[in-house]
Amino acid sequence: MTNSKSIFLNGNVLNIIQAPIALGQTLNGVEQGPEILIQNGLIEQINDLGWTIGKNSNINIHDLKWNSPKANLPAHQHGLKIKFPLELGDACRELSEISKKSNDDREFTLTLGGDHSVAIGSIGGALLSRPNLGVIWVDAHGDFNTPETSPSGNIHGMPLSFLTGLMKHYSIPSFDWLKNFLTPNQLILVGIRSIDPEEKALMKSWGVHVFSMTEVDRLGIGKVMEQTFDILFKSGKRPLHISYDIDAVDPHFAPSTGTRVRGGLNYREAHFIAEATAETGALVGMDLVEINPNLGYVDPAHREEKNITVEIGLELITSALGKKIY
Ligand SMILES: [Mn+2]
Repeated sequence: MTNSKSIFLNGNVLNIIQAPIALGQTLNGVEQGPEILIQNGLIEQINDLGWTIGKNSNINIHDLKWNSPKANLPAHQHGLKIKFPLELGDACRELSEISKKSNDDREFTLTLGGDHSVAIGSIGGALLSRPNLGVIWVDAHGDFNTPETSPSGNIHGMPLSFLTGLMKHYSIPSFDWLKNFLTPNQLILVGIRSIDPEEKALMKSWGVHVFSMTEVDRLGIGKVMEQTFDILFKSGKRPLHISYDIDAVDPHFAPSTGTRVRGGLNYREAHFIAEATAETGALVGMDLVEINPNLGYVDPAHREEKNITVEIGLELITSALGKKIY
């Protein structure tokens, strides 16, 4: 039995937060992520690794409909290009309270998306408990957009602007529960290959560390992760959270997701990121987001597309929780 109990946890208790939230983007199906991971054996696999499930929470999304009459009101009043800030602010606040409690209790926090907007809640809540949290953001995209730089207004392309405080000056009241923000020495992006032009300028001016696919090619994933931990642990070990967007993985290996970009992490690179992070003994939380079982080929002969995406999602979680080849 393998177990990578973190030095920042009190025991082997792991809390699951199911966050079937899809309003951060526009494609139906991503809300099925938590359910499909659990149906395919997530809890049994977590137990097999020596973890005990504590709370298994579900974020109430009954009011989170695309056609909600409440949608966008404050944003439109300010003329901002951002979709569903009220609904997502409320859902992420609820999520953040559960995440904060789990971190206060020094238990592992596993958040299942849903789209990547859920990380505002999971990490925003973790930061309330652990202000020095280090975050490894694994993604095809920069996720640093603001209402000014975003081509779409979809919040799933903006979570890092919320978490770094760049969104503060827009004064969106539904997100006023965010109190602690990431600084450039607390955040590493890995696997990036698609950044909007103005978003790129914003990322450079903020000073985020980015290991794009070019660095993965040049250095190899081993060196990328070594440098990641050198930066994050420069002043000593700190608790880590990994926010894993399944679209970081090449579409060949994880096709069922909403914003596919070719040239991504291969199967072993994707796993190595999770394994190496587990090996630090500092990991306290993880998000696994953007699995959309409705996407991929609809031809019944290609039904395995959905299956392989769910399978790699499960494998990335268990790798992060200490599963090793040898
Ligand atoms: Mn993302």
